[in-house]
Amino acid sequence: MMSDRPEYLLYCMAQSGNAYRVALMLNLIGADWKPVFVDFFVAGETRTEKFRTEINEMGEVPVLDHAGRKFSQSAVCLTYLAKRSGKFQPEGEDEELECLGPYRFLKNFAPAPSPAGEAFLLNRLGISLPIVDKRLAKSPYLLGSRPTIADVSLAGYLYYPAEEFGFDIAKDHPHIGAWMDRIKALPGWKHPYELMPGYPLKRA
Ligand SMILES: N[C@@H](CCC(=O)N[C@@H](CS)C(=O)NCC(=O)O)C(=O)O
Repeated sequence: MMSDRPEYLLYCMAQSGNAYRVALMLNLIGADWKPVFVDFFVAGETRTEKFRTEINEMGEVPVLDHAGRKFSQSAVCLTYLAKRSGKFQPEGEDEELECLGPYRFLKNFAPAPSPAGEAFLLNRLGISLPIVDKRLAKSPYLLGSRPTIADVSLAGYLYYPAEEFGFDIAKDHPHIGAWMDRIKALPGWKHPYELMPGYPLKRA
């Protein structure tokens, strides 16, 4: 019997920027995919034994399921999808290594549970955002004239509302703002709250 399962399943929730990277990439490459909602906020699903046994032993989203094969790191998912589709691939070794920068930068964006942690992250942001802004003043996309997975990775958090950051990145950093408009204009772009299930947030 034929299955009506799409080629890819993405375990995610709308609030996760790491999941958005992968959801956005799937949409940008025109993949046959569907989100699978993970109830992180009310049911604490990522911490359950079932999730750890069946979906991801690390207890995190995103998880990309390709015909039963599961990938659990957003950067790995982006690389996998770029290789499979031949789209958004970085060119050459140097450029590929450059993907690590934005990836690390984004990892430091994660909300910290302590004021000291938050101050640290804010300080990092104060350093990183002008560097990215300066770079985007020189070329339309992070690695040059065309978008790659480095851009998809950077896009992970930037489209969430300014209120969620407490400042407006696009306004404060005009080259990042212009880059955001360019990414937004790519066919398949969608806002994270439209692309993934779980918004508005329901609390327990
Ligand atoms: N290394 C992971 C990080 C993923 C991550 O931080 N996921 C968070 C949501 S954005 C999560 O699922 N946390 C679950 C938990 O803390 O129980 C990636 O980039 O894929």
